[in-house]
Amino acid sequence: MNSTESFRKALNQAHRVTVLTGAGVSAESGIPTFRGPGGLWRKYSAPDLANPAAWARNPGLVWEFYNYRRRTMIDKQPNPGHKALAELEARMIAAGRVFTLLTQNIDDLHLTAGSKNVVRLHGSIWQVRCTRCGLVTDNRDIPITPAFADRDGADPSLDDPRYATKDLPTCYQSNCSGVLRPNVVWFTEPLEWTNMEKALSAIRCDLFLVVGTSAVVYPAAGFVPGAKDSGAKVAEINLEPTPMSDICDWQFHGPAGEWLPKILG
Ligand code: BJW
Ligand code: ZN
Repeated sequence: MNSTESFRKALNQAHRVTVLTGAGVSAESGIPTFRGPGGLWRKYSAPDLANPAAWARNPGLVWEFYNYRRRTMIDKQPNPGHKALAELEARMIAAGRVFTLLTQNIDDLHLTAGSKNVVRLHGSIWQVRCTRCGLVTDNRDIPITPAFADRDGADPSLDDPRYATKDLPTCYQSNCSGVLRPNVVWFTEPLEWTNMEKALSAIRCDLFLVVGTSAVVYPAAGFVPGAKDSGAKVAEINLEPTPMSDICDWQFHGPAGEWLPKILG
């Protein structure tokens, strides 16, 4: 039996299936991965700006970065990989089985594809959160604030601008003027506890599929050995090996948009 066949057999027998996705699953939709080529904005790499220290230094610069990424993501559509996962979930639910999709992605493309039981571990780029009262609101405005209207093509050699608080997006509650931030999880920040609880429950499954993640960012990366330790069979789809490859029962090397329809369909 080849590895695709043995994987499909395990999938058909599994009562609980959990999938962990990363930026690679959206790469074929045209969204650059976090650490791969195209992840650079002006002179900054994504990790330079996806952290609270960058926000404390210059919130306007961080917002410009997310404004740019929102502009690049707004017209992107789910690819055959997202769709295959949504179709698997629908089939499993109809058969009374349990399916959970843990995603590190902030692009919401799994939801657009029709996936239902999605845990957005690192939040959503399409939500904003008030830094004063905590109110979370859906928001697809581009630019996020009028002050950024002409800044997308800013010359990288220019000094970083400093925005006054009045130029940053502010809270929608009438009695609160707190600055809004992207509702995403930055380095050193804890994941939402309810999401951690759902994830820790979901890794107790029969089959755990890891797709398009470099598997270096915790706690998400730790879910892979966590699933294995709880007795799950583990499969990985990635263009290249990751630090988790050695503990996987199956490795499918290549694009997620090709492998997922092939092994799940
Ligand atoms: C394809 C493909 C195709 C390409 N098909 N594949 C334990 C040990 C060490 C450190 C820590 C630890 N616990 C916590 C930490 C600190 C830190 C961390 O993990 N650091 C590591 C980098 C070392 N973690 C945190 O800070 C977390 N908070 C936390 O734990 O709080 C408590 C605490 C703090 C400090 C110490 C201890 C405890 C929070 C993590 C939040 C991550 N946030 C980001 C930004 C979100 C917003 C934004 O996007 O701007 O989330 S970082 C970034 O990485 C983003 C991603 O979701 C995440 C994962 O990246 P992903 O998805 O794997 O993307 P890439 O680009 O890395 O990889 C793409 C992969 O796809 C590659 O493998 C390609 O080959 C592949 N691929 N095309 C298939 N077509
Ligand atoms: Zn507020």
